[in-house]
Amino acid sequence: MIFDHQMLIGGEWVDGSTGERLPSINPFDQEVWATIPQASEGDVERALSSARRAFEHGWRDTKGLRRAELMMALADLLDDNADRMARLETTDNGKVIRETGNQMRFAARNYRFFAGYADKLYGEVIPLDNTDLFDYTLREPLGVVVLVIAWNSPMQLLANKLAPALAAGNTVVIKPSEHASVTALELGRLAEEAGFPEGVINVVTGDGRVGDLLTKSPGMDRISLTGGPQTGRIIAGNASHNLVPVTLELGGKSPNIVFEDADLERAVSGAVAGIFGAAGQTCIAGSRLLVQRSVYGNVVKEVATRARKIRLGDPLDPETEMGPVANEAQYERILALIDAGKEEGAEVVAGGEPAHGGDLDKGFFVSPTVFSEVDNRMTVAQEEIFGPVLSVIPFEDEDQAVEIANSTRFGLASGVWTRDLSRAHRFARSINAGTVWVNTYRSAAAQAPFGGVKQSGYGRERGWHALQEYTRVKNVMVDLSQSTSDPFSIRS
Ligand code: TXE
Repeated sequence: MIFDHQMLIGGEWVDGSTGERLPSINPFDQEVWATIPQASEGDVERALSSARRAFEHGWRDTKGLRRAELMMALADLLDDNADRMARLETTDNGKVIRETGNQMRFAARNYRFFAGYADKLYGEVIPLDNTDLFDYTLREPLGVVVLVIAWNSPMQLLANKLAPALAAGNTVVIKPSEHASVTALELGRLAEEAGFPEGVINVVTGDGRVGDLLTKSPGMDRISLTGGPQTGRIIAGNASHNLVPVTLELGGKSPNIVFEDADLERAVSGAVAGIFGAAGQTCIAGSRLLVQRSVYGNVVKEVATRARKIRLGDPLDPETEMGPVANEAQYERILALIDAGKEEGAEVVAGGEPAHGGDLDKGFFVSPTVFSEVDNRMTVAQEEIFGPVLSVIPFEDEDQAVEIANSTRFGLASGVWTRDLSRAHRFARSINAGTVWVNTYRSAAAQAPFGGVKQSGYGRERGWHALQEYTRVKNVMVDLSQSTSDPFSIRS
């Protein structure tokens, strides 16, 4: 059975005016399981003007407490529907059910965290030199925000953006990835059920052309994207036309660094989880494993052994540890980059090919792959593969580890495994990345800010910092004196 989905525009569920539909392919069996509308320019404009109307005529002036109640209701519904939503997302993008279930609950936690801020967004009183002048700031919403998201973790990526945007009093138009739109549409239904007024949350679907129309339109006030670096460049260009701010959460080539003094058992588990969790399709994947020479051989051997034992299969089966990669383009690209690694002389110690046998023959499965003796200049150490491919690079000492870690055009995440406290903090300062994990990897919290440097993007999601992206500061200056001022001089 194929499900034909509609878009949510101004409180109505619509097919869109093109009549064109895109197939949603289940990466486990390559079957079309759903279709989504390809929005037209008219649909995009209608979504933006609905969001504008909802902002101007209600949402902007809705009490913070009310916004918080609605967000809490949405979080409850997301929790109640977590298993169903997880099944939908797993069917759409192939991510294993044991992870998508947790992601739904984590998304709910994020709505709750930001709901807590909705009635606490106050400004400050600023003491001036001239005590006749009373100065204060207001923290205000921006207006209509466009949220463009990727396919790898739609509900989690969306919560990072939607929760602070709503808490701050903005209205939104969401554009999920054409490869995995179903849960974003379902979230629209949950938001209706929670009681959000029509037009506050709009969801339009389609490919990059729809994202392009949305991000070029003069009808919006901010853009937030999670996607690839090339899309980031295009969207930053679009934002420049209308001079609107943009948050970019892009790719990474994150170093996970193991020192000889680390708890090696934990470090190996962290390395395996850091790259093979979500089949490597996360922006924070620890895709470069830097290992100190003295323990290099043992760590490579252990990581390769663990990689070979990973249980591949139906992502809907709770026993499955790694599912297929999300779509055909991903599959082809990952295999091409594995070939590049072999051609450039990296040594395959696990995987290195498509995974076959039984159910695996139907889907886009890649064997968990470990390359050893990788030079940091090789393609597999520099390109974001976005797949289950680990490059293990040796280093001699701390200085060399830092130099290799920072020799990348990306800067999203990093990890260090050591028992030396001073080294851990030195490393945290030296590394050029938005996140540093010490003796852990892929840990996340609603309170902790997240984002990149260099070509991993800019802006921060989660934590208090995210609210600053969705609000602006207005300054108010009041003359308390009774005197008439000199019109030709500035009062200060
Ligand atoms: O992402 P895209 P893709 C990386 C990863 C992956 C590569 C490509 O390396 O292999 O990017 O993935 C919309 N104007 N990441 O092609 O295209 C698109 O419709 C406006 C890292 O799937 O960037 C989708 O909704 N919008 C990343 C969203 O952008 C456009 C997660 C992201 O799609 C557009 C995903 C345009 N011109 C991929 N073109 C991460 N940071 O986690 C596309 N889009």
